[in-house]
Amino acid sequence: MGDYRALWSKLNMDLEKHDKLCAVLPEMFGETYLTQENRPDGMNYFNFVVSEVHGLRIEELDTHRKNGGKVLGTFCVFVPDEVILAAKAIGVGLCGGSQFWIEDGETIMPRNICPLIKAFVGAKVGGTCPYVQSCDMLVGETTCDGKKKAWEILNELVPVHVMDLPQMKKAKDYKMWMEEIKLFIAKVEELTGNKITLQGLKDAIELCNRKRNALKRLYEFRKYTPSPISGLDALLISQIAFYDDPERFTQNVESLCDELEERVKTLKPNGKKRIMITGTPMAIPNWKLHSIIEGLNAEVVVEETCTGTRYFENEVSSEGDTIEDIIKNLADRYLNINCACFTPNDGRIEDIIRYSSEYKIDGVINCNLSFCHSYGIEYARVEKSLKEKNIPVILIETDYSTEDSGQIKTRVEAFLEMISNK
Ligand code: BJ8
Repeated sequence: MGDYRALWSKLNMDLEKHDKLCAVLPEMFGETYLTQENRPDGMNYFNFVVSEVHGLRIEELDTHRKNGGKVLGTFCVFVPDEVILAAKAIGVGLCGGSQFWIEDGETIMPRNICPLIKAFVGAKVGGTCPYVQSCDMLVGETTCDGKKKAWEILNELVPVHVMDLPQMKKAKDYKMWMEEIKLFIAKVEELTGNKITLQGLKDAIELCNRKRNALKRLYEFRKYTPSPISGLDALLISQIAFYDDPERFTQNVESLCDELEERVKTLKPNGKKRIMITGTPMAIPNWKLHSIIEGLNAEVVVEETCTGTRYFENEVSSEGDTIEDIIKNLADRYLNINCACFTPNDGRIEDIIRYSSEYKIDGVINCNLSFCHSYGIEYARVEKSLKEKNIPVILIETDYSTEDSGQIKTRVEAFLEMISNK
């Protein structure tokens, strides 16, 4: 990475503390990623993006802002990217996946809160994330109690707009979500000074759908036995989707897929067990569970998470002659996401069962971030439904520290052995 200290300093970052983060990331990435064998050449682009994670992209955000553009930070896949793009703004996902930010988060949040929340609060409080520092506004949502209260804390440091997400999927909830999208449009127009037009929304839908389809194409290749790409690499691509330039990202995923198209012609069985991960999101650089699983005789072939299928499933329709039509299309697509913050959430169970057969799954690992009640409680239904189908499943509850890695490894090993003897 080049020298970006002047830029970071302009963003009011704590340079000394940030240096510590910059010192650990490359080593962690090298050990987890660069030691993998026979990676597709197309991963070089994504390696490069990681090597410049706090550099080049931040410079791009800075240039955009110097030219009068705005940057919005988001924390959930329910926030419609199309609205942000239609206002010629840039959206960046800010969910934190590093233990590094937990200490600062705990200075202001209770310890018994999901690490994802403590991490993004800690990143802002400590001034150690250049993405958070580049944002003109944050967009929160009312998905879980921890997040809802975190917005109040963050709002004291940076403007936060909160989208009120319904908790059910009745007809009235679709209407309510349409109203929320309208309020969001008004807020984004006010912030950017740009009017959101019908054509602007249609163009943004086209771009976001292309990005979704590129990821969908990538996941299709993971249905092959063996998968032509590791679960670790696929996870990295999903994580980068949240902050890279959407056009450039899509092109690079498509060229990687062209390469995978050739790879699948010469695949040889490797005898590895095929694992689905389901549960809470894995924000960058949370590679812990994938790394443990793929360090054993198994491959992760699908993630039913928001850093997996929930991010790209279902397109937004661009049919319609009015902005109202498009807002309805956005509400329809987004409310189709199956997050545990909804009750009931049958769609998620159906997705997990469907993916189990589509991806020829040998076993499911339900990963739950500590203190996430919604997903933690929903596990009972996930387990029951999978057991009824005779699909092995275990629950791993974990945070971002490495303290429990040995214990998780032992449990995954035993799980894989159980699958083999089945
Ligand atoms: S759509 S999964 S991105 S809310 S922060 S709920 S882990 S306690 S992130 Fe999420 Fe949107 Fe749902 Fe997806 Fe639990 Fe933690 Fe809350 Fe979390």
